[in-house]
Amino acid sequence: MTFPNGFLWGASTAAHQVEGNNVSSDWWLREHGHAPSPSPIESPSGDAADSYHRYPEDMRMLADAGLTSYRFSIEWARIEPEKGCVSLAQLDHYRRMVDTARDLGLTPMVTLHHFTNPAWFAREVGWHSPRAVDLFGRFTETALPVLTDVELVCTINEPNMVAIMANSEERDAFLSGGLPSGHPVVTENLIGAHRVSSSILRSAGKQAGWSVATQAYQAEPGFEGAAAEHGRSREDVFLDAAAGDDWIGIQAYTRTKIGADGPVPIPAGAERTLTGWEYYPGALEFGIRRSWERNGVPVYVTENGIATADDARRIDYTAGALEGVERALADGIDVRGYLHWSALDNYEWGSFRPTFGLIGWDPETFERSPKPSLAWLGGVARRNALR
Ligand code: IFM
Repeated sequence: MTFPNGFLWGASTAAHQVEGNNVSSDWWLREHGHAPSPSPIESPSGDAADSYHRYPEDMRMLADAGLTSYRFSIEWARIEPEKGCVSLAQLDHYRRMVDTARDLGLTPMVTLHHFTNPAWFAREVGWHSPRAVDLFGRFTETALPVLTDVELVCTINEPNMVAIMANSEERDAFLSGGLPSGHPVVTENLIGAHRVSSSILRSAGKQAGWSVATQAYQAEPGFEGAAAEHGRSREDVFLDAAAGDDWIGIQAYTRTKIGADGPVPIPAGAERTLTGWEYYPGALEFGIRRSWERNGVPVYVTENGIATADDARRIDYTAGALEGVERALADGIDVRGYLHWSALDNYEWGSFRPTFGLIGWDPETFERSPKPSLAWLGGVARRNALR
């Protein structure tokens, strides 16, 4: 089958994971021991992939391969490094990124918040405070000059993971493998911030949505109720909050089976990726269907991929995931694009070891090396068909 006309084919990144030297963010502080971290930090982000300076080359590689879209985030901590102090030069920087994408024929999808906060925000406010809602609204207004002629704006990336990470009472559960539930107050504030931000964006003529990390919570026979309960605060509340949005971003990597004691350990013989997750391309179809059933909102796949050193396996995984997208489309689900995670190998929140990229780079020279998977996905994009 061919994908619908105008289907977007792209790749995604997040500022902190590729830019380097995001020194005014809470994550930078955490990496350097100035703030508590929910999990051990193996290495700091440092220069990351230096995409702050090399973004034209990165985008050109995507466009030359045949992709038609690039999703990237703008960094609140650079734009507003101290409360109320807005950097016009940083706004200009991100504006140039949008222009570069457009000049290369890539439809930009811009994320306003991808995990990192300005250090002042984390210190003085944080997502536990209802003041976060207005401050995020104000940041959305500040960012509008970057977004002229950007249609697709993602307010908050994986708000469910933000709420989960905030649930420090259950931090031990997180460290031992299971994801804690979403913190209820943080969840409420994130939903509030998304609503305020979306309404500002819509008034400015944008299509607003947010992207949710789906975990394919699958019930072992007889544990359907437990699986539904498990998914509620970790996923469903965020999918439900998207009802009425212009679109939703679905992000999927693996699955979690739920049995008598909650998450079931991955079986000993199952293939695992470099993040330790089960290799499970079916996660994407599962996430798309779950979202569609709950909110009926058009879907963009805003992240999907695999941490592996074996690029052939990346192609297998992605082909498997796209077969699921084909089935979803055949059933009438309105899927409008597939943006792979990630354009580049990047900083995986504490370590550079899990390599998700279509493009690798030399840690000393930053020289880029496109992987065969980039040409492969570009071929899919040019055909607008998997095969
Ligand atoms: O790298 C992350 C990204 O920042 C958010 N979604 C999941 C990716 C892989 O863990």
